[in-house]
Amino acid sequence: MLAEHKRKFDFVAAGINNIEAIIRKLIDFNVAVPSWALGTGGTRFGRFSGVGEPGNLTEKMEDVGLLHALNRSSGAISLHIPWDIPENYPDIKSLAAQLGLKFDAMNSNTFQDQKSQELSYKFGSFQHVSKAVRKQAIEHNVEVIKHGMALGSKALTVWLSDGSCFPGQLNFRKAFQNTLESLQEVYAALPSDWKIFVEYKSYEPNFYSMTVADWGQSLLYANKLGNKAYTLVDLGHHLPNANIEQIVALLLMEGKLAGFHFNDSKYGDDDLTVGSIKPYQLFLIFNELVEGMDARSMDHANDLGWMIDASHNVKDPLEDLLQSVEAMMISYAQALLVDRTKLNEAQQKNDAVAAQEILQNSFRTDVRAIVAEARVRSGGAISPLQLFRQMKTREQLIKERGSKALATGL
Ligand code: LRH
Ligand code: MN
Repeated sequence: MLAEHKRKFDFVAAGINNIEAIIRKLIDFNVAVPSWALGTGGTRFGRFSGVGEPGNLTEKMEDVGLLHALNRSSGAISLHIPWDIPENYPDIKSLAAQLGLKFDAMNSNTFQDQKSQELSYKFGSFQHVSKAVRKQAIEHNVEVIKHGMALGSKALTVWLSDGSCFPGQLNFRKAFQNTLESLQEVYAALPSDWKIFVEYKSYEPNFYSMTVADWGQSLLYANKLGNKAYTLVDLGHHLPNANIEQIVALLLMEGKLAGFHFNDSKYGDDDLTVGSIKPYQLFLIFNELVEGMDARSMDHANDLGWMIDASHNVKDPLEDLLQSVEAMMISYAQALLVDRTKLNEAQQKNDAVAAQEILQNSFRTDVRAIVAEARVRSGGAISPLQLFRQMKTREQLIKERGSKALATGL
């Protein structure tokens, strides 16, 4: 296997003059795994639970640690509160250090009513007509920041399922004002070195409007909040055929791009494996990211939030996440191959043919051996998925956890 890998790597590397720089960037690149996507999710119609799922935060971190051991590119976990409230901080932090994991952005949850909750979010949270409900939602977000500070996280992601189901149900202007005022109170509670990510979403089934519906509305909030506020792009949160790579280019140009929840979708917020439906779009997004980050001399690995947001129904969650990270590494490597000088020349000459040839030459370059080489050099497996199966990992997890263990989350 190693010889076969070397043969493939030497073949593709032969034609690339900045191969070592590309490998360096791939080695430094890490993706945060969502704590809510380590079990099988389900849809509103049904949940077909998996087996050997992590039943608590410790087991979730062990699963992410396993992914990171295999691909050396999953060195962070993003927690969702209250699904993942740590019972013992020192234990969780030492386990994270042992597994080589950082705590990425924390996620609040005012889209469900918790048993212990006094007031309902049925008609929204930050937008709610009742000041008491807004206050309850603000306090929850401040509590999430405290959990994050204790763990060493540096960001809070706010996704609001706030909106309306029927015309006339909501005063859009007042809903925006209430949401902004609520976000301003959360913003005021942010430590100086923290960021707040405002995640937008165009719709959910049953909705007529959402109160943070698109990048424009999210940017409006982020600009009114201040320089610690940014717009988070979840790939599945757009209306059909939205040009996401253009949105990314403009948010990056404005210095207001928080980062991403990577996944893929055919229709709605399907939360499918990254690159499983629209790999060319994923490449075009990474192409804009490399161009835009270099234009601002940003550090690729650390200046944006690289997170996955997925849910699993028919795939093993860990295999699905391994495929998602691989798809991101492949698109990033292909984007790093783009000859930007030649592309700029073609654009200056309005030569659309040459521009497409330059982009698709990179997109059609099989970079899997380069991604594997970066992994091998950082102590990972040549083929993480193959090794995961060869080691009968899921079977082992079932032995340890039993087949009935169910993960909290989606
Ligand atoms: C909303 C969302 C958000 C999370 C949730 C689990 O669709 O993308 O990022 O809070 O999924
Ligand atoms: Mn998301």
